[in-house]
Amino acid sequence: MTVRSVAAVDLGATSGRVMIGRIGDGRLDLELVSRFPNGPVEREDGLHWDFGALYEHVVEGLAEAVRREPGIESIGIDSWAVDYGLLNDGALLAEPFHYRDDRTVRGVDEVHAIAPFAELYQRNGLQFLPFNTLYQYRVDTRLADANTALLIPDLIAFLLTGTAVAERTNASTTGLLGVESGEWDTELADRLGIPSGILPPLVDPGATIGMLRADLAERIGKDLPVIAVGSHDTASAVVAAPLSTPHSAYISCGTWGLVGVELTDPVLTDAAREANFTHELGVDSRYRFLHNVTGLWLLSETVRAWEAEDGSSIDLPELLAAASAVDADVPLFDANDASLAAPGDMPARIAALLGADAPSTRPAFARSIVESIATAFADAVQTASDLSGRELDSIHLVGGGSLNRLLCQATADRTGLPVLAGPVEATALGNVLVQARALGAAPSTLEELRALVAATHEPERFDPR
Ligand code: LFR
Repeated sequence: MTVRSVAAVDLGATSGRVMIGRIGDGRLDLELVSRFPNGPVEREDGLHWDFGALYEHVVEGLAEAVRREPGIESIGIDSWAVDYGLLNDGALLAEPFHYRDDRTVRGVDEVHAIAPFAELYQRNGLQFLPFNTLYQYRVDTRLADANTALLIPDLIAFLLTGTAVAERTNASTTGLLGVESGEWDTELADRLGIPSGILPPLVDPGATIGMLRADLAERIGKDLPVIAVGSHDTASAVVAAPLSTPHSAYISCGTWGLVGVELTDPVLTDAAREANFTHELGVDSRYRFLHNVTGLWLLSETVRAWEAEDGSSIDLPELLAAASAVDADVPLFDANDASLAAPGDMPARIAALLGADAPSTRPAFARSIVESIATAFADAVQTASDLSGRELDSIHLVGGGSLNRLLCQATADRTGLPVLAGPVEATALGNVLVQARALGAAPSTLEELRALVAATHEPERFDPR
């Protein structure tokens, strides 16, 4: 067997990256080609993504990847979920909105007046998040001018190939996909006044979306197929979470902490709805039965505010080391409090929740944040176990949060379960694995793919104290 290579584009809410993934001969590894910042940008009509800049970074990164590794055989793209671009005859109508824009509040009210949340849950299985795509569509006046709506990874794939599709794992975050059928719920779309004609044909991870358009093949330096991966970043992360038994929970931790278990059948109970547990579709028709906990967003927004105050940058590892050294008990707040969702002065909003207890030093404040996130993780792990009837004996914590040792240890302590931390780049690895499998360069079952991850990326273990 020889080593084969693919390019993975992985776009997160705070940064994006292009990587080369190499697989074969017992090897599975990543080479970072480029990393670029991402985040909300304030425009006249609200919060957007700077999609034009992102797309340029993607194309440049792919060209550099091919320069470094001419043997690359395909491209896969994943990103955060729910956000979209509208197209009319192939032209993007406007810059995509950011899911933290607050225009969706009205959409929630209007949608629930037509289809109450309990009905939606039976149909789409999704937890309530105010930014789920259907609420965004409902208040998007530009919808009338569009003939196609594409989620971010599908939009990039379209610009690269000219083929418009909806990859299923990400489509499941729109609220318009039937939780059991895995097909568009056009009846629901019609009732909500969302033209079902804008919903593109669905494809599964592993399908070839198309070949690069000629001009892009020239710019990138090679004619390559774009292969659908678990294009929802969390779906890709769960592929590469090295779960070895059904008794393992996962936490995919970056901006968000996605906490749950993988199921083969949905749990559409009242209790699951009331606990706000979601059924997002995973690769190979699994369900990602999970809850969104606000993750490192709380820390990164806090650090951003302190940096603005200081006019200089803060060394995060240093801050976390100081936070670890705090030995007094710190006060806790609800990491999921709705007041923490928007960008802006995070320390003030957290301090408002903590009241008179708010720590006065930065290390203690950071410790409060980390412990509060870990507490919310522990609640969600317990709820996942109760609702699914699964006894849990370990937690795989993957993504950027796996580098935060304080968070890993606090999660172990507060759940009473061992935390197996890593891989940090689970999302990109999941992206690479699904492409490689489609190319015949990786084993065929999820279990075998995870075994390969476990063998090549040994997790670090944190036992509860
Ligand atoms: C994580 C993530 C979550 C989704 C949130 C918003 O990056 O994709 O799964 O709920 O971002 O899209």
